[in-house]
Amino acid sequence: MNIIKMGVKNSLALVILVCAGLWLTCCKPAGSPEPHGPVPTENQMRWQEMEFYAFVHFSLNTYTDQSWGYGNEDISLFNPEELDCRQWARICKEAGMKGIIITAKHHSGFCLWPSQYTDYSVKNAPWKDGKGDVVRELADACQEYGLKLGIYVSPWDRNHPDYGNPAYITYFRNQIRELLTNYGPIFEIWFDGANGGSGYYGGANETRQIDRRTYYDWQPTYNMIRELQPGIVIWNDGGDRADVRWVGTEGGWVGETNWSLLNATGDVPFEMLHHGVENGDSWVPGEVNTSIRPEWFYHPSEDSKVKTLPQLMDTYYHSIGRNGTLLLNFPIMPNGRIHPADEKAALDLGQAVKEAFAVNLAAHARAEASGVRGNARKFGAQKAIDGNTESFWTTDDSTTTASMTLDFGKPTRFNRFMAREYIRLGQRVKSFTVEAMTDGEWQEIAKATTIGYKRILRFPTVEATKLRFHITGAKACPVISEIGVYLAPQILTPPTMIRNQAGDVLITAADQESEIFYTIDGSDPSPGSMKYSGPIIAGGKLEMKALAYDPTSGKSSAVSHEYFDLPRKDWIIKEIEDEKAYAVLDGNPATAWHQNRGQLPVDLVIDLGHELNLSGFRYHPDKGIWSPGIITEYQFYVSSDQKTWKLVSGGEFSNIKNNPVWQTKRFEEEKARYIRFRALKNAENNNHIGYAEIDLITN
Ligand code: FUL
Repeated sequence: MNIIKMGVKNSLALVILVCAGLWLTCCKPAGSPEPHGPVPTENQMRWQEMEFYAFVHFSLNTYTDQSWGYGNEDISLFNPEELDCRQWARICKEAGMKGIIITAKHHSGFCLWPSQYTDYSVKNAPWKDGKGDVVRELADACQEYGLKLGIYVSPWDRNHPDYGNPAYITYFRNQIRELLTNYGPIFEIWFDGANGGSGYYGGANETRQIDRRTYYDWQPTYNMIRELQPGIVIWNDGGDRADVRWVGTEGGWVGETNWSLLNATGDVPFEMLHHGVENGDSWVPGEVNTSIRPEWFYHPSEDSKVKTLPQLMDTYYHSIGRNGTLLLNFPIMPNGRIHPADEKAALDLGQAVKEAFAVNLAAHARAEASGVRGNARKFGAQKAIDGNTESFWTTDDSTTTASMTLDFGKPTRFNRFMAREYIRLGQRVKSFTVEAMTDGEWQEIAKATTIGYKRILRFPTVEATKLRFHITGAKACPVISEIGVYLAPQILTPPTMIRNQAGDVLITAADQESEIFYTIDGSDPSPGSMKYSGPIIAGGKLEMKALAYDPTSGKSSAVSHEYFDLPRKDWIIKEIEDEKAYAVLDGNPATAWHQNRGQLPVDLVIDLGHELNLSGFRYHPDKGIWSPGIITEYQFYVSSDQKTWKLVSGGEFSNIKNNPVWQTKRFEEEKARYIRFRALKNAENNNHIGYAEIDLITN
């Protein structure tokens, strides 16, 4: 059976190679420029055109709240009773993604498919009585939803007894062969270079170092992969150069200057991962991998940390908008499903992208170029607005600067510019500007460096009759397959409101161009309410509501609603020298202060400046990812003289780790000038204590 499959695949490989060769000679119009420098393979082209696809992280770690399993986790934990790969596929499809890469084996060595080469797999789990196969279910779901399947298989295996020895490489290749033989076409294989040394390793419980450059002996593995899956691209950040490169961060961005080139040999420092290498000798484009939450695997404590739409839109513009692809991760929950908050975030992102690029205003403009190669009907400016990515505007070989003007025929509003190079002939453009004709004058509205497969620029909305795209530098004559001009609607999420220590209220909308309307009497705001134009200076308590409004579309965001107690301008933090401690009074839950006094309990003592009638307090923990020092058990004291203290509240903040939001505690009314907030215990069981905000409830 396998031999037949391999035969079929070999012939397929041959057909693809021949087609690719034929294409360069027969499909590109006669008289086209010659390719400049390295160019993508057909596989890299197909992969790049996918643009947006998903990662799913799912393993035994999902059940142990770990980021990396050690390799000895109990298989009986794996029992995703509601596993639904069709739900994953539906969400990805609806969000506009083109494929899903699954962690078939993460560093713990646990296999989501019943590998015949290890016992550490689903075949020994209670799930489906050991008859289950997550990779199979996902392959079927992807097929049903028209998505491509990709495989993450970790080279580092903390379970396998042979890890670190040559015998492991045979095991690893056997597993790759299983995965690339039994689940249909695989578009990408992902070899994570992470290796922390220590592991279970079949009971050895030791640290094993490997030489990352030689241990895995990648070339024979690459050959096998290409033979089994002729259409695949290989991702590898830990070994020999592959088809796709890591961009050097998991933060969700690639450099603004982003060449799809690297050198085939030599070290690749982070700068090169971020930006590529302008004169690199190989085509190795960047893939931006990031998670929809802080971590890769599911942790209930992150349910309230799912990225917001404005954050995800930034990620979109900083990846796909910068000549990269976007690999966005969903951590799967222990029940086997994607969390509803992650689903909503992904669908909102998909919808916002669709709306932003729904109408290409360039399509009906008149296009003229400063220079055109030979026959204008073949290579003229209109080829860059014909909606066909296989045709292009290009110039004489001797030209490396050129411009193209779009005449909209009437004043037209826009705030996005998109350009694509015809990368089959190489990546060429080094710098360009975008200008708008307003009141009869050209005005520069954006400036950038590389383009590559796709570059998108954001700028404040302008109204102009004409737009000029000016290529100010290129490695060889520019070859532009498409440009686009769009009026993206504003992202309308409820504005954030904070009251600083002085008592001023600051309101911020996600889109700087949104208008903000607010009320201070508890009524619902509308575009007829007070318009926000800067910090609101107010004394006393306040109930505020606000919305963001886009006057062009007439649409508003949902309403944000805040109660602010008395201003805290007279408050002084006692017994602490660190000025940064005032972050706990700045009104902004995104800024935090931490103290580590060596031993718990630790206190935060505040002088309120004068006596107040207190009936409660509020604590906002740090929402940061690393060691947030969330207080879980506390005591709250008050005093009139900072000598005699009265305990007025104490106990736990229930579920605060999983839901790190404002915690409110009320107590019998007390007159006091000083407060002492005592931390008895934190969520991590150490002595590190963090605070984002402290506030009081007064009568
Ligand atoms: C990293 C791994 O160590 C993480 O656990 C995750 O799988 C991420 C995609 O790659 O290097």
